[in-house]
Amino acid sequence: MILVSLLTLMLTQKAHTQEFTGGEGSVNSVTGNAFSLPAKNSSTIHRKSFMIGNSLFNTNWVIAPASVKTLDGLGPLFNANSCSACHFKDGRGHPPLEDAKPGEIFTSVLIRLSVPGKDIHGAPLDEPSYGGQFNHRSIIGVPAEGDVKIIYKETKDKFPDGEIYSLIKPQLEFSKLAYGDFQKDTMFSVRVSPQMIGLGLLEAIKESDILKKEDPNDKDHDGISGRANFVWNYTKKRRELGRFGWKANQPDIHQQNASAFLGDIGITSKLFPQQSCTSAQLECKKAYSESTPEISEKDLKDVEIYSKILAVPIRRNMDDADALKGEKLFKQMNCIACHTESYVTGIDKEFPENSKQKIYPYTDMLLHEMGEGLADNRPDFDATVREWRTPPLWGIGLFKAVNNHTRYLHDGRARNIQEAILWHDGEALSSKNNYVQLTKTERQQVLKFLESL
Ligand code: HEC
Ligand code: HEC
Ligand SMILES: [Ca+2]
Ligand SMILES: [Ca+2]
Ligand SMILES: [Ca+2]
Repeated sequence: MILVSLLTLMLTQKAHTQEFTGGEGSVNSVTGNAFSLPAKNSSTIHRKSFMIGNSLFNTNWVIAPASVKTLDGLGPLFNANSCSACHFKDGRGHPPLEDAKPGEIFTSVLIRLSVPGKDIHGAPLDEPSYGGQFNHRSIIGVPAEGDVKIIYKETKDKFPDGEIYSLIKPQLEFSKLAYGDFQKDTMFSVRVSPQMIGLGLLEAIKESDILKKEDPNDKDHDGISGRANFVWNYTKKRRELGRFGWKANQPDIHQQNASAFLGDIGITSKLFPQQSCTSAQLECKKAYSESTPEISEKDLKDVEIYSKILAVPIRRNMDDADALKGEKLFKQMNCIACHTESYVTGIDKEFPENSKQKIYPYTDMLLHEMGEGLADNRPDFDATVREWRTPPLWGIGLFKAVNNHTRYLHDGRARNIQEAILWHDGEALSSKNNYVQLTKTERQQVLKFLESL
């Protein structure tokens, strides 16, 4: 009797941990604010910074000089005037949807640009006239870089059981280019904004735990390699493991945020003090600019703290038989070869809330060759054109609740979770084939599991 109740206790405790995808900081919410809450276990002092960081994340930056000096400096070239314009409700962005009005075009997508070659740090080389990012907006007096839209090519296929599916592949169409044609061999990469949850936990995963899963030459012959990206850390002035961005091209949240401030909004910081105007962009260079960085170190720090304690919502449907069967299939199909189930994070002295946490992010944080269909034809540090970082799957069932859409993958081409799976190729081909071979009921069980994350 005692043994039985002990066993039940152990079992419920195990289920309990698994439910807390983001460790002790996980929150219980399925509403539109599910991605916007501070980690449950975060300190009082961090919660204070969280409030300030939250307001800076939602601030609409304005053209300088303005009356509130701390919140001006927008542009000259930019994509949006706030972080939350793209990371709406700290959630996932999407390409222009079918019913988008002209003004809504590209509200949460950006296009990285480069030409062949690398700079001294191994970073991609900027396109000479447009820089490293296409900025479709600008302040008065400075020409915006141009317009762009996405058009889709549809292909149809069917499962062995006869069910038909279709996939759409995006193509870019630029117009009104203000600074001449792109250099002939320019490479473009379309990327949607990722959800902001659990980032501090991902940063706290021990580097050794990530690197030990690398298998660049596929020595174990399972068809899956997995490589780390090594990228430039501008503070430490050395190459470091890349963790953030769709190609793991940023080493940490601090640098990711500072580069977002500059690249996406036009806000300079101590780390990136120069406005990004190319030599072809004369009006941009001449535009009014304050001599000091446009965001202070303190404000940047508060945005960092905010970004590092946004909580992961708990998993739902923990006792739903179909979701649990789907979880089993997920493992059987070897999806976990890349979507690594769990870690215990290392120690982040500044963030005890993110330290020693058992988390279930479903990512190995490594790059994988995903085939020609997903290739963006633009390398990024060590990441090749076909390589992408395995994205964490926590929270993917909540995009509908938070952002009112269900677009997935780096450019948001997948219109639902199933389409995201069907795009898997390259190293993930045999997993994809396993999925295709499932019965319709089993496919629905897999989706039910993923939607419970
Ligand atoms: C124009 C849209 C846009 C704006 C504005 C924007 N972001 Fe992003 N953000 C993105 C995209 C797209 C990515 C993925 C970039 C990549 O893969 O290279 C990203 C990535 C990130 C990441 C890494 C997330 C991950 O899972 O790897 C963080 C953190 C982030 N942004 C923070 C910010 C902050 C802070 C601001 C405001 C200063 C901001 N972003 C403004 C579009 C945007
Ligand atoms: C070889 C590594 C690998 C394997 C195996 C793999 N994935 Fe992925 N998965 C990725 C990568 C990399 C991406 C991102 C690709 C992109 O955005 O272009 C991804 C993206 C996804 C996404 C979309 C996530 C998002 O945030 O948009 C889902 C859902 C997904 N995978 C589910 C699965 C399932 C289910 C399986 C097993 C049938 C599987 N994956 C097997 C590497 C893998
Ligand atoms: Ca500026
Ligand atoms: Ca630009
Ligand atoms: Ca292998």
